[in-house]
Amino acid sequence: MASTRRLKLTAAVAVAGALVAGMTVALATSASAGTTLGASAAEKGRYFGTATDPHMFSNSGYMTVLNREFNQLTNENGMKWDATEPQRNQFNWTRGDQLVAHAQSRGMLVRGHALLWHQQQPGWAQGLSGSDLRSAAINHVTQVASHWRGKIHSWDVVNEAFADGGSGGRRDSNLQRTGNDWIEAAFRAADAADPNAKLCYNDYNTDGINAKSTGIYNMVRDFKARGVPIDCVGFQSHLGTTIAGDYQANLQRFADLGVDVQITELDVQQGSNQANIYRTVTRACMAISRCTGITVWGVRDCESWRTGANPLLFDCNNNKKPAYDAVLAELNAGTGVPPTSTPPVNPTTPPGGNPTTPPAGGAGCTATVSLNQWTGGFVANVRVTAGSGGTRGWTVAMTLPGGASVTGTWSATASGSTGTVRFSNVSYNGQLAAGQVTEFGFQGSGSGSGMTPTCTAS
Ligand code: 9MR
Repeated sequence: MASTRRLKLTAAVAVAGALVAGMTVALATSASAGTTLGASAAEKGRYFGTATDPHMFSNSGYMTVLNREFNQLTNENGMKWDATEPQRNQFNWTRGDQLVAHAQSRGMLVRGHALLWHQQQPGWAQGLSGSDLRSAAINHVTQVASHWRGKIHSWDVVNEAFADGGSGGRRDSNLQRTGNDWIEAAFRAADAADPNAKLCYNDYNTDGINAKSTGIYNMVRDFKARGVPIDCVGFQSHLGTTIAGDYQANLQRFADLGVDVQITELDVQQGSNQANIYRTVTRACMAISRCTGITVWGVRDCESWRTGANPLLFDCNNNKKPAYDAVLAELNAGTGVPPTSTPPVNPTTPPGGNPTTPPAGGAGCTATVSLNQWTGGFVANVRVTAGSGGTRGWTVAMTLPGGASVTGTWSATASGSTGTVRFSNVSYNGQLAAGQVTEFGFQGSGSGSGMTPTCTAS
């Protein structure tokens, strides 16, 4: 589940970006300067997207900007519960299908937004409670995620379930009243329905280390420890005229839990600080290898949900604002995501075709490990770098401290769980070109301190 999902989609970002930018996957981390947001982000192995709605697709000025600048789309309203299931068990896919078709026709990724949320529920669901609501909600997750299976890069499985203010706890809602486990039940249902989508928790007022973001952090840590299939956390980032000084540190602490982080609904109040805040957000994402993309919540100020705030990157005449220039400069200055193995991304249409000649192999590999530890457990992320001959396959041996054991592995197969554990490539990340990097990870109980990885290539 999670392991398969992670690698496939890392590659999906690179290739969708490559299609948009008209370059090969191998260029995804090159240092040239892109001239559009999407192309520039793709050069760094990331996406840059926007919220939109198919009713805008007939507006040619708007679409010129959307198609030129972005390589990821989120349906601003058309994939929500009220839009997709207006009557119980009667589904309407029209707006979502239109958005997916447009994205696919241009090689753009799609973020799915949002499977469960206390707002924008259809009237029939608002009238339910208890086990009836729970089963309707899980059925909704299953049906919607199944309908777009294989077409969604990341799903906001649950949106805005935590309370504002200092409690750090859950928001009261009809969904919350079905039992505290409703969020994990939703993630498990989404995982079963679309095992290749990244599954995200998404929220606002989490743009710094505060009680709300810490409550979410604790939930994610608990999910990772118990194997609940969560892959990513979305930070909406609807921002005013200031930004928290620990914005990047907050993203980093989530990434250190072993989930991707994404900026999902970025917009910033117009004012003298607007470009600077956009710059800060972009720089923070580029500094974190697990920050896989940024989405702005609309293209032009006049379509923004924040009427009068003019919080976006384009004015109503399709002109770039100073904030646009700030974002593009940061994307071009930023750090690329380490290249990963390049499995066929879309199983039916691998760009450039499948490789037919495996690399020579035999010249070794190296591995490094980074740890995120807490009392009683840890997550280890391991980077494997192929030597000068490339690899056909690789194995990383690590000796765990006494009392420690491996409880879960992604993007590799583990033999054993205590003592010296050998992690071998899975089918899609064994072949690496010279110098190419891939990552795998595992979760353990006990302490992971002092582990030294030894890499052997075949
Ligand atoms: O931008 C969306 C707006 O058009 C809708 O009327 C509104 C309904 O609640 O939802 C807006 O998008 C929200 C998103 O789905 C979740 N995070 C907050 C966004 C702004 O309210």
